[in-house]
Amino acid sequence: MMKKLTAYQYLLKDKLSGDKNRELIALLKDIKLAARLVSKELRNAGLNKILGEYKKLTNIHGEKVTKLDIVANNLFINSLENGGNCAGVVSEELEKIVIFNNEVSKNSKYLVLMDPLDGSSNIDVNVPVGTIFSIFKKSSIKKSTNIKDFIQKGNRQVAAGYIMYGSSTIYVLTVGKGVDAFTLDPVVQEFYLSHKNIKIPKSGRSYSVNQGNFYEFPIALQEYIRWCEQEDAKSGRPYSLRYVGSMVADIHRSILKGGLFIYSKSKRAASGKLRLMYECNPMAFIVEQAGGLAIDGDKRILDIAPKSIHQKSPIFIGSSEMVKLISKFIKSKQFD
Ligand code: AHM
Repeated sequence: MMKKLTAYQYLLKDKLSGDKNRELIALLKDIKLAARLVSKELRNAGLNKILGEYKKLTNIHGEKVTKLDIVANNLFINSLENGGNCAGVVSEELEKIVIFNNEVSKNSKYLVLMDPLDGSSNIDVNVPVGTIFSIFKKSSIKKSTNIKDFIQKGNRQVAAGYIMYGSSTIYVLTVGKGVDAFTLDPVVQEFYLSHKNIKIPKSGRSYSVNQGNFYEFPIALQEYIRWCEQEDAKSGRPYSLRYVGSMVADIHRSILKGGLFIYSKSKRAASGKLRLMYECNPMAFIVEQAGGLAIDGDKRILDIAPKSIHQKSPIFIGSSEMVKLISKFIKSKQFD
């Protein structure tokens, strides 16, 4: 029987060999540790009575905060601070950046931007949720960390990943050399390599969008959706509509099976809902590394010059041919 490789062994041997990568490997280990703890909390949430909203609190985006949002945020921040392999963090749950000032962390060259628990409105109904993260290098480690260090284009990411807490817990990672996935063995609590060098199919037969917003969408998107619904034997239409409402789950399916995930601008939300720095950028990096594409309707997500850490962006992401086609719809029709 072939020996199973842990995420750590695989990275050390294959994707991140050599001494210069030790700090990044250690940082990824800190993230993995927190992911394991979050996975455990989620499995026991119903029993430990930590489901539901947290003191009627809303985050800076005006969204309800659940108790598990807070638990996941704290577990990640603690693990990153204790690990000493990153200098600071941006979290969806915190308005301001967190800077670690202990002797080890402050000399680190890495920064983490994360959504500790994405899709959290799905937790109470036992639907998959996830963690999304993005890792950048500071431009200079000599200076103390400040907010400008985080404001970098997505094309400067050194690593990005997501952890999907579904029927199994899967950790999908890119360090800019393709995409791999590791599945948590719940008995030994270790992540093992389960999907090597994942490639997203060039096209698929499903699209993923909150179709309840149809009449709020720009005309170009309405027409694309109508096109997906039409019968056409050659292209395999009508396509299937698949929408979990957890970005991690919807994109994970599109990566493995082929498909297109859409979170558009609309009449009510001029920039959509999803956050550029810790939702769109990391997902775009992963999907591009798997051979897919990600645009905001006009340009490549990874080329957007960010202005603030919590800004939003529309996103069209997935199989390359599907992204190219929706881009044609957008260019030829009204997209306001
Ligand atoms: P959250 O950060 O509050 O969890 O919201 C993000 C989630 C994404 O996972 C998902 O794609 C989207 O919100 C769904 O939004 P909607 O309910 O508007 O379709």
